[in-house]
Amino acid sequence: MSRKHWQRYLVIVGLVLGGNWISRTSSEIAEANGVSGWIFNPATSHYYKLQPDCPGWLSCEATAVSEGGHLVTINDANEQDWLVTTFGSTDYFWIGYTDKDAEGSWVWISGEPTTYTNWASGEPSNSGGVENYALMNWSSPPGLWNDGHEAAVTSGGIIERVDAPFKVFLPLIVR
Ligand SMILES: [Ca+2]
Ligand SMILES: [Ca+2]
Repeated sequence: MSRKHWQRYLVIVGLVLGGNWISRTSSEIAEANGVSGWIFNPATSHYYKLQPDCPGWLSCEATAVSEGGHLVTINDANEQDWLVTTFGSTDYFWIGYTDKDAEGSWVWISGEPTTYTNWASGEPSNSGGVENYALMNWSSPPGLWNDGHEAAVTSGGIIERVDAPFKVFLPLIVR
């Protein structure tokens, strides 16, 4: 093949590979990159993952940071509904809302401003003066929040990442 033919060949291969890459879902790409468990939410363009078996909110958040994110920040009702649809409405899950640093001043651990809350009736109650960490799915309708103590029994925490949990390699453009 001449140089020109090779160039055409490489362009076609690049287009085929690139098209194949783009057509795959983000979850599939994550699986292919060995970082399974992440689920892409098209509405926020963020990635979410359930971290099971964390003994308390602080350890769950530490794990979230080691995974490149934080416990989830719920910015609006749409994101709340998506979490319920994706992770279920029956188990308690830690979310990234806390007033551990100043009683009654609830903040997202990600640093994002509060734009939405979804407390169950009578919550946050700060029962016993020790409830500084929010969990979801406390009561119906699904998703409602309760403040629990640090080691409250949950089914884990939901981690949110702003950027992809894998590197994206763009296909080579051959000139
Ligand atoms: Ca969010
Ligand atoms: Ca409470």
